Amino acid sequence: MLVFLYSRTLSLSALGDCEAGWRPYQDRCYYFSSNTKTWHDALTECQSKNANLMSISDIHDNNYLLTMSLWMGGHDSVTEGDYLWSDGSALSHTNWGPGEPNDHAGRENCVELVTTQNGSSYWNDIFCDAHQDWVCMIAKGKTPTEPPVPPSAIPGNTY
Ligand SMILES: [Ca+2]
Ligand SMILES: [Ca+2]
Repeated sequence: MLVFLYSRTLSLSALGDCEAGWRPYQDRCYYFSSNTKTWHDALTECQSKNANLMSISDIHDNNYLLTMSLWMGGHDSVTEGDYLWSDGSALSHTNWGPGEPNDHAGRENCVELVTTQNGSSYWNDIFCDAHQDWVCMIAKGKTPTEPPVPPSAIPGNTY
């Protein structure tokens, strides 16, 4: 179950800056899933929308989401322990939970955002085939494409 809360500081005048179904926050628009997918299937669906999985570049970005867990774009599928966003950019800010990322069983290469009952949140690396809610992100002014291409596995993909 995913609940979206606007930041108290979000100006309502920004609502017109995103396409229908996308929610504005700062200079980006966000699309919240209504189902759960693996990390790779979520990424495929976001990319089919001309978008990407959510990344978080600023600690304040963490404060407007309320959910139990959802996929972000972070992964260390290329080099173990070297995390990148799904758009290829490096992480400039992290919010790992205590002891994370722990690469449990040598199999955790995708990043979830976990929000606790008291509203605090942290990042955790987790098995990429877990089914989670997910969030796409696109820059304001960039038009998302619809309808999405049905997600399918890409042979040889290492995610
Ligand atoms: Ca890992
Ligand atoms: Ca972990």
